[in-house]
Amino acid sequence: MVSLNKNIEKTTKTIKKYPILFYFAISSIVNATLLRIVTVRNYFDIKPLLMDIGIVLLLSAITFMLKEKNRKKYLITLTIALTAICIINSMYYTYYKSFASFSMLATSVFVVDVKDAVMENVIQLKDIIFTWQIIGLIVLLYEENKKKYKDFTFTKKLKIRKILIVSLVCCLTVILSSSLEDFSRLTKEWNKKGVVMNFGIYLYQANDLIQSLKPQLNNILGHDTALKNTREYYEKYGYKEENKQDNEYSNIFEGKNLIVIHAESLQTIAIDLEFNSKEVTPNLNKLAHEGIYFSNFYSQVGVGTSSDAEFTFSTSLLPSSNGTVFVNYYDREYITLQKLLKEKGYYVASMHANDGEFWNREVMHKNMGYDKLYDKDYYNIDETIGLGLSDKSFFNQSVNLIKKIQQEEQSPFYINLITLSNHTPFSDLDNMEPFDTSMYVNINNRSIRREYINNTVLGNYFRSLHYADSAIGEFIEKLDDEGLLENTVIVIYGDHDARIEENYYNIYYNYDGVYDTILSEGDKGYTEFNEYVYELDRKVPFIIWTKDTKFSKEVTKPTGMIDALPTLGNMFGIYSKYQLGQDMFSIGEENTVAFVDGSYVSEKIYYNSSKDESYVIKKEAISEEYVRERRNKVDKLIEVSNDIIKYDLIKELEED
Ligand code: GP9
Ligand code: MN
Repeated sequence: MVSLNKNIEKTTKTIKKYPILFYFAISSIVNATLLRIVTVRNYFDIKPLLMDIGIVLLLSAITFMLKEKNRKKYLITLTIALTAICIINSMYYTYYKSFASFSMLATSVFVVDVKDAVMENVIQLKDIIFTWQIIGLIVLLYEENKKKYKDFTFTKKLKIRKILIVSLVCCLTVILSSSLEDFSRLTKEWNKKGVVMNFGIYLYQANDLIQSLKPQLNNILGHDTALKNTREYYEKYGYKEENKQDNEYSNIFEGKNLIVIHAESLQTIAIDLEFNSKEVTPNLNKLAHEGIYFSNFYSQVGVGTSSDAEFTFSTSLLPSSNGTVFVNYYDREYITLQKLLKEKGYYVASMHANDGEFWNREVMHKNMGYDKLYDKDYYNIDETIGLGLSDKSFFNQSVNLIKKIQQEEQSPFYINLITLSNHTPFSDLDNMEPFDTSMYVNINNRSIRREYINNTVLGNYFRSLHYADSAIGEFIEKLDDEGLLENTVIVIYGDHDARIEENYYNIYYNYDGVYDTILSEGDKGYTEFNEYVYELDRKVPFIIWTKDTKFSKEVTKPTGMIDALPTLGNMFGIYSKYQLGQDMFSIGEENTVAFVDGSYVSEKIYYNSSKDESYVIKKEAISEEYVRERRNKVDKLIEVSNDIIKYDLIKELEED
């Protein structure tokens, strides 16, 4: 008891002696824990906490090595830097469900550009909470100024040794309890969530800094191995024309025009969905039922969202796991749908009524092989919704541009149209007709109206989608009026999910209108809803439609954006030697759709790579072998795709 009291006394004395140092250490650990709670919901894990403590103590020990006059400045700078790391990552996570990277500083510019989204969706109370660390520091400095805590002279050697030992013990405990896979994640940085969940935010960020600053020499060394591995991969698994087996869709569209609609934030969940007997997307439903509809199709985007969808659609490569291809790797060589159709004599253009600079499109579209990008400057901004020109006006004006192209070029054309109105946060609804997402229930023979999801983000999303759908409907009609549907194939894909938070979906699935309550697990009528149902719901539609042929075909196998080029290629009579996806009509055995973080979906499971956990879709037993086999395949695919992008390998492979 006496010794405990003595210890407490000693500690209190030390704290009083170095208040700013103690404050820095404790507040930084608290903030790092808070960050894990608000992002990856990692409440009780001891490993990342120990690593945070280890790193913060190491940084604290450095204070003792500095000259006396610099110690305070060092601790103030560090406190501000660590608070900033927490705030930035908390904001970044809301939008990208991943953590910020130094290599992506250029990409963050686009987060700032999507002003509405940032203001309404990204900066939240949870991000501001971290500033308590700075406020506390200011108070402490003020008190110190009033000469309450003057002593900033440390007894050097002894303190450093003690602190370093504790720091080392913490770090070693984490290191020794981590698997090889955990370390591989740390160096590869595909799965940023997994790294933070294992090693905490500070080690993640320090490691990220090192990875981003890796010397050029390392790049050169990495290049040779990457080239060798990629060459071997293509020899073994690559697309070979001589092995190609034709199917009923081969070459059916040869020479036809192609119009692709890149539909912003369109999710499959809306297809065939009705509220009070009114369809959310009547036009898309019609196109899906008449055409070929891939109803289990996933967008495989990384942090480059819209631009990643464009990239994967056009190249059949996965987006980069580090940075964004359009922004960071725009100068590499890629074989694209655009270039392949151009070789066949097509005129190839993209249309998007936003700034051409957004996502670096004006540069990257040229590199992808587009003859021209019709950006904002080619449109009369006569009606705006959300980020810019309304979809209805955009499509309306685009028909005139397409008509002009047809007359001037006298060749088949491939036009890519990127929509804008249905962009998060779905709050600029004035120019959109109302769409009622309420619910009517019968109680004692009286029909009672419940708000349900009406006026929530999800309700607004469906209203916004209803508008986007109506714009597409009008577009198809106008194309028809102008004779532009003759000999033309329409392809529509959702570029990525709408990034709507899970709790809204839970209301959507589990609202009980009679009792005006949300059902919980175990309640009668409860629909299973968890993070995996949410992940699976992020799927987007992929539709191929022509006016003259009614296919009325639905493909339910899991497929992804990486399969778009091989599938359309088979239909238009083209292919890329470097395509990593498959023709969706020739998938024999079951398919595995890879995501950039190493997660994947197959017919049977959704595999979460951060947690190394599988969610069984078909309720049947799954062997470890099944999971591992696919995980290795997915890892290899990600590695090859990343290496091609990073080291510009297509240029060299072409010389082989
Ligand atoms: C901007 C649009 C939106 O021009 O394509 O990009 P996103 O925020 O969806 O990546
Ligand atoms: Mn988008």
